[in-house]
Amino acid sequence: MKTYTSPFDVAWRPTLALRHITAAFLLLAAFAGHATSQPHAKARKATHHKAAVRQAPTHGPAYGKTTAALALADELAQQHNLPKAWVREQISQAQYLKGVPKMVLPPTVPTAKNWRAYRERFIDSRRIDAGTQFWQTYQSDLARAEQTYGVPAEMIVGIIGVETFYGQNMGNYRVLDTLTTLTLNFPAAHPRAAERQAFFKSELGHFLAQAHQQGDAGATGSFAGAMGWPQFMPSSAAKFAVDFDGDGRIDLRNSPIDAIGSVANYFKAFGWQTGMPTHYPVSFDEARLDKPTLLAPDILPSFSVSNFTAKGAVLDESAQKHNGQLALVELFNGDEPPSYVAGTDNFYVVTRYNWSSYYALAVIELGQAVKAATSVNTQRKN
Ligand SMILES: [Ca+2]
Repeated sequence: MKTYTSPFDVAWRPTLALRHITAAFLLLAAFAGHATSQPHAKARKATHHKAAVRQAPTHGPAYGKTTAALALADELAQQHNLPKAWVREQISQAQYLKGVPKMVLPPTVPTAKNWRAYRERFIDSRRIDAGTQFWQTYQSDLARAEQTYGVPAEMIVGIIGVETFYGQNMGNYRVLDTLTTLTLNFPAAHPRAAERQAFFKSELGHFLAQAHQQGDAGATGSFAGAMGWPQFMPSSAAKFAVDFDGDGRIDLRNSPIDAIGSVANYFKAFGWQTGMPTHYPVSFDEARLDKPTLLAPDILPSFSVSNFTAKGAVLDESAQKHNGQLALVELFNGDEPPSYVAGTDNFYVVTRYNWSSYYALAVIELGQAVKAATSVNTQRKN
């Protein structure tokens, strides 16, 4: 969870980009990031995002005790009831990261969204193997999370796999530096500069509150400040993270078990309904198809099964028994025809982690692939 603005207008997390910079260049270019997790009602157009594939930003000078830095420190200290001197010390030590402001700018050159290319990036044998290992290692914790929060293991496994490749890519930016940079040097060229700058300032406040409590302001994360195995933004960590390994502290960077419980708790908090599928296959009866109406609410489930089918959507038997609303989710495939699924309320919940239907379906399909591979492995062993 994340940092996010829309899935497509926030840069790809460079933490990922840096690890896969060569092989994934084209895919990254086609899919600028899914980095943040602010809920967003609608997936934006995927566009080329040059900043997303830049090298790590160079460290500039520390902010020092400038008027702006001290004013920011005092404001955040007051908001979070932190010692003013301590916050001043942290902010004055924060370093300006030269490349980071550009990374949050919307892409300049639009490119075609491509679900198949996006999917390939996340659902591959290396990630599935790592997921299988993760599942086997944390089987009992995943089962406990499922029991506690009602969220299936494969959803948790899908999220952690897409977010950080099972802990392999958690980000190497000092969060204090990135969030201070995005607060004090947010790019004025951004179309929603004031709103986004306020967002990062708020995240910086949450980060400092947590850092003070933990006695450590040196945490690393993505360029946008997302941290740990599940890439939670500080505000999400404050609201949804849990101590799931029972050691008395929440540690999303060093405890995969805390990450497991926290992802499940996040889903539960956003309304995950136990037992409900995320989506169903859908085809069309062209004779009565009213696609514009079906697509109008985007990914927000708005149609009963009878409404949905009356407008030309064709559902299989299990989908016809669905108890709840559906959305027609359209995923573009570049020059090829789009893919469609009938998304449920639970599909929508997955997009609260990151506002993108492409992201959500990748999470779901990765989780399913890992589940299938894990079950094959288990059968072999038995
Ligand atoms: Ca813990």
